[in-house]
Amino acid sequence: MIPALPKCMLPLTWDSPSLGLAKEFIEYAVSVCKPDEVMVFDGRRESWIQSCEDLVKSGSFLKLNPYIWPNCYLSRSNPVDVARSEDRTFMCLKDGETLYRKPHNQIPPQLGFKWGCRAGEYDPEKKRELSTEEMRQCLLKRFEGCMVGRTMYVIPFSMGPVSSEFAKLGIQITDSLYVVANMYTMTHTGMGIISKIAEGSPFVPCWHSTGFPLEAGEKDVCWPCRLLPSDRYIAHFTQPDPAHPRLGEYSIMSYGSGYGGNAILGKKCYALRIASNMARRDKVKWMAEHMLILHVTYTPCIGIDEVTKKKKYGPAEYFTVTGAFPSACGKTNLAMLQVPKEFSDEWKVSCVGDDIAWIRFDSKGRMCAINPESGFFGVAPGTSDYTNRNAMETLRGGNTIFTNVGVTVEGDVWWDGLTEDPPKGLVDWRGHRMQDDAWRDEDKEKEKMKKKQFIKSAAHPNSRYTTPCAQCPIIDPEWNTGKGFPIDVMLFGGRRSQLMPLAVRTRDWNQGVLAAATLRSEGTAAVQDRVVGTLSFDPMAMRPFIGYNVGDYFNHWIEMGKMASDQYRPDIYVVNWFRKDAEGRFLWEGFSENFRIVRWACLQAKERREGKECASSSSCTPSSSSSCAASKCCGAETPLGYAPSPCALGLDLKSEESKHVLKDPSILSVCECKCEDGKCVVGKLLDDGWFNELKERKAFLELLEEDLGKELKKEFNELVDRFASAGMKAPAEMKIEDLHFQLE
Ligand code: SAT
Ligand code: MN
Repeated sequence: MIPALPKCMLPLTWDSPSLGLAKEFIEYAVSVCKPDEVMVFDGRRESWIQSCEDLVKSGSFLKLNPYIWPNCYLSRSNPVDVARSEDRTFMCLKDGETLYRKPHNQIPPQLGFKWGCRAGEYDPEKKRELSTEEMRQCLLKRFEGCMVGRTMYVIPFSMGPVSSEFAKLGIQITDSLYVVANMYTMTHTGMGIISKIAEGSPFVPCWHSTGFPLEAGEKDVCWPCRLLPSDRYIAHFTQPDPAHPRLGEYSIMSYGSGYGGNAILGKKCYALRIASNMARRDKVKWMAEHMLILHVTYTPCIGIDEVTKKKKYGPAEYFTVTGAFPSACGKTNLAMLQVPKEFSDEWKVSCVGDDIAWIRFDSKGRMCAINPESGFFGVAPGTSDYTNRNAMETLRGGNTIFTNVGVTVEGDVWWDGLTEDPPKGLVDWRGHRMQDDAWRDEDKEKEKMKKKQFIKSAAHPNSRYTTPCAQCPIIDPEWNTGKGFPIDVMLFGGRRSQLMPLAVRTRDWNQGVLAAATLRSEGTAAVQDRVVGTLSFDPMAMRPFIGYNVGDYFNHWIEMGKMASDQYRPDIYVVNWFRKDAEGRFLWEGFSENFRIVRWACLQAKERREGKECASSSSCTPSSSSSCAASKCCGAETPLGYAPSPCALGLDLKSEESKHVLKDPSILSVCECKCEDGKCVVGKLLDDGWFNELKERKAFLELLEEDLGKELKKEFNELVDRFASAGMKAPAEMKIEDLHFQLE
């Protein structure tokens, strides 16, 4: 039987026909989970505040000092539940479909897939992975009675503004009020969504439980979850539930974790995994990508007014840049980029989104992006007024939930990098009071080490803030209108301390797709149990989020490129902000200096729009840095694509400021690249590491077997040829013959 209706939130009754199919899902979920009561979250701000205050009362939230942090809360997770559990993430595809041809346990370990998502749980008795329907039964078994003694919250939500053509609806049921509070900020919630569903709009049923039912009289814990990682499941289904076929093809069932992308199901589960599957299945093809969206306005200075002696500006031009980077690689910082002073006269940027882009064609054949989310779920450590003032201002706007950061006895928050020295009276993310000045030492060297340790233990490295996009001081005025932003430039980047150059522009779409498909990155704390620093493939920064066969996903990219109009097809760049020297120091200043790459890319997009060809190695005048138009020096051609010359980035290698930004110009290219007589000249191949890199990329592409399309095979072989022409030693050892698959 359906329990009594919610106390405060739902103005509907269970018999109301206006619930449409929502009713079928809620009744189904109630019958399985057996909650004591059901509440519907109506998406009002008052209900959010009420939820947070209830969490304070139950001891799960700590209210921060309202004079510093109005309407802000601190939450501490169980230390075993601190990041996405990728190795417990399952894409349960339609019968007969697979993510990879090989089962998960046969994928070569050097590709770094230990952490990737898999199709089904491995059953040692059956000696195979469970099928989709077996997985559903396994999940239903877990959900059976999982909310006994608890409240089930029902959250109707939309990814994308409800009125936009991009919008996709969902209903999440959860037993975590923390998740309710986060979903309010991260998605568009509200009763209007129930009305749309009642009118017949499809929605995705999203099941979430922390897996911690309460027996009569049992005291709750602050952060319920399953303690054993193997007891967690983040499962995605792309075929109808045979027991409830009317609920549609898609559903999500997440059990056992309350953290981030494991539990806030609108985000990675829906807006990436499920949405990417929808995107290639829908009649009108589209894409769901792990990308930030940055809007750029360029108002070129065209001279000085004779009379007023003031600068005159030409008409404004607009660009949209997207950036795909793995989790915790600086997407939020780039999305809220601060333009360096020397360019801020002519250039402005605004933020559209920091994590996910949904991309559709407009009538002109342009790829247009929206941000389907409405909040930022950002990594706290490293965020400061120096590295990202816009993010700090967003947080200072209030209405923010911090998870697993440090807190002071005054109710202020703290994390690694926020200020130079840790404050006094600090309590770490587990709730332990830290001893003031415990890091001080007479021996300065010792003090440095101790301070580092101390600082790192205040907040968890994957501690997060959940904060509304609308509070970002540089949020684009149209970010939430549902209007798509036509993309000019797509950046792809990983965290690579070695080898990968700072930036290259690939020559065309297919070459760019290959480069993005073979992206590799060093692990970060965003993934549970992941060894930080180890290299793994992360195609399009989507490896944990691709919602169908990976070869088909690459082919979808190739097809989307064909559908774009020639004039507007975005340029694809590969970037790497993370090169280090032998001592582990970064060779590129990063943060706002990344704007130099954005500017270089926008100026090249401008030339393309104007129908001008960009010469492969054109004149370069190192003497004048900022007056040197990037368009005049789009850089040297390397096997990977065009690399920028220093002057294209507004850098003059003789100046001290430039040396601060770019500590070693060799990171600009895979080849030695010199300026001679005002020309960029490509010298010899710099690093034998490229030989191994290509070998690894080959192994990754071969993993896809027959699913790898002919375009990417061709692109890979051409890449090998270009490296060979650039002087790579022993190209025969690449077994390139094997790779020249039978091309028709
Ligand atoms: O936990 S989330 O997946 O939402 C954040 C991230 O890893 O990008
Ligand atoms: Mn992300």
